[in-house]
Amino acid sequence: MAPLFTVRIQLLLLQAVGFLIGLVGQAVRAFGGPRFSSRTTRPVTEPLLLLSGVQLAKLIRQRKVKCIDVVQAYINRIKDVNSMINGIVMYRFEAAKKEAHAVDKKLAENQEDEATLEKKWPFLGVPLTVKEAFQLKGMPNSSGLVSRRNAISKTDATVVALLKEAGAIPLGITNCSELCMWYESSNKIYGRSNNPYDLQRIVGGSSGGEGCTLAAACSVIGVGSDIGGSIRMPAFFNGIFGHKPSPGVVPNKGQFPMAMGAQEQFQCTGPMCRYAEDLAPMLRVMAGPGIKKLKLNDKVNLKDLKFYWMEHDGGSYLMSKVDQDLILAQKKVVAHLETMLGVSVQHVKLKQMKYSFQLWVTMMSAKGHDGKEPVKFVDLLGDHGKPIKPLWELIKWCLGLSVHTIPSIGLALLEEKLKYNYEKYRKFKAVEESLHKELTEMLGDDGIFLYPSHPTVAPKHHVPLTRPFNFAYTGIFNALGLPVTQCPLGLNAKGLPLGIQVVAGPFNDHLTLAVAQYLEKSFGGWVCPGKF
Ligand SMILES: *[C@@H]1O[C@H](CO)[C@@H](O)[C@H](O)[C@H]1NC(C)=O
Ligand SMILES: CC(=O)N[C@H]1CO[C@H](CO)[C@@H](O)[C@@H]1O
Repeated sequence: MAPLFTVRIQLLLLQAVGFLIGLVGQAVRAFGGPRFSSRTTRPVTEPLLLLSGVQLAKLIRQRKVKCIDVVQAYINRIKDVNSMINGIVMYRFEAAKKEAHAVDKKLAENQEDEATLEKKWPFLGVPLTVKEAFQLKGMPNSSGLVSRRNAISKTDATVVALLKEAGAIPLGITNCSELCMWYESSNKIYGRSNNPYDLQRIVGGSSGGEGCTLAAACSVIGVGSDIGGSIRMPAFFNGIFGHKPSPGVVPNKGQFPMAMGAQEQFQCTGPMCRYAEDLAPMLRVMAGPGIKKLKLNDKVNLKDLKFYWMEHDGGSYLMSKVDQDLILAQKKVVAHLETMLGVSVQHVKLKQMKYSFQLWVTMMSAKGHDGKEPVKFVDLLGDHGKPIKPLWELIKWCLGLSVHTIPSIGLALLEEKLKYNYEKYRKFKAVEESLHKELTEMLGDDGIFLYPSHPTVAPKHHVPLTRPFNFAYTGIFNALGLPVTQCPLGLNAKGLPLGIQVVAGPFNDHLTLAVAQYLEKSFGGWVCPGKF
């Protein structure tokens, strides 16, 4: 147990260091940083902004609404509030308007019936935003790495190309954390994104710009990616829907950084949106041929499903306690399912969940089936030229001279220590296998597991440094390879989004998506910020 013990001490030390840096960050925020005259973004007044992607596409197809009016409404909204949230970091308004006019022209000339149009272009004319880490022609995909800021994509990532083919119109690209490895979206190219429900709070990461952009009604559908919660955490903190699909369904091609080694199985590209009814159609488009692995055409009868719930991970020393607000919200869901659907929701205690963080790290540092090692983080930061020297970067950072963010430097410093090398930590591989077996047997092809999306609601900026391991609430399901939909559950007394993870067995994404629609109907789904 000796090595494990030292790792434990090191992890606690890391938390202590993070705590100090977090305190300094708080102090800096108290005296400096941007100030806004309001706490939240302004509420939406334009009704076109309050329709789902699916509804917008329908109205456009029926020629009841002009595509240019929809795109213009979104551009106006972005111009109105994006400076507060800094969600979209590069616009393509002129190109988008041209594409919108082209859609209107096409529809004026096209005589095909509605059903044919829907089949050909399910998202015809629908505004879209894309996480910066993905290639979108004419835009950078630097992942916030300063050395890559000027490289412009000449092609589209596969999912972006598929959504464009389906008729969607990209408005711009959205912020993320440096190299997509942290749950506060901030970097040295684009600065920091702010939560529309409270601008002093985080948007989550790494698809955080996407989360706050959708929540602030600056976009209606978006593309994110998730290797440890990067879709679900921002969806949770910003009160929207985010789906991490079963692994190997949606192509990851065309994003930076690309996962290597075993990480390839954990990186999942997926849809983020404000309205649950957009999830399945987006997934159909984004998956391409991979959709055959899922059963999205199966009719789901919620009454026939088996439901399970667990209110926290069982007490890991690394993670925060789950907020009472979140436990209460989960209990309301349980009670609602029991009374309205007449199902019984079984409380479970999966003992090994408390090793979530250790399992995630073990799995992330494993070799791939092809024997390839994951790329080292110091190499990624050094952009494959020279690996960065983490200690030197830390000194530079203290002097305000580093081009990297403090979470990246911290991760680089700890990389070797955290590497739960396979031999030494075989134990965790066994734990993972046993937990995987327990959960997949429990869920089968008709089970749903309800689990917190995160231990706390959106914290203030910098606070994640003091709680670096909380992401394991989402990361565990990457390690286990299960599909998960994060569903919003209204706001707490401070006006901050609540939510829950809805998990199913492998390739049963259709179940979590059906539950997401049900929860939206029952609990109201997305709530417009600024109304509170
Ligand atoms: C954009 O992503 C592609 C595909 O992963 C990658 O080859 C390229 O280097 C990335 N561009 C930049 C500027 O990072
Ligand atoms: C707040 C902030 O730093 N915003 C920046 C986002 O990125 C754009 C494009 O690089 C900059 O112009 C903004 O200043």
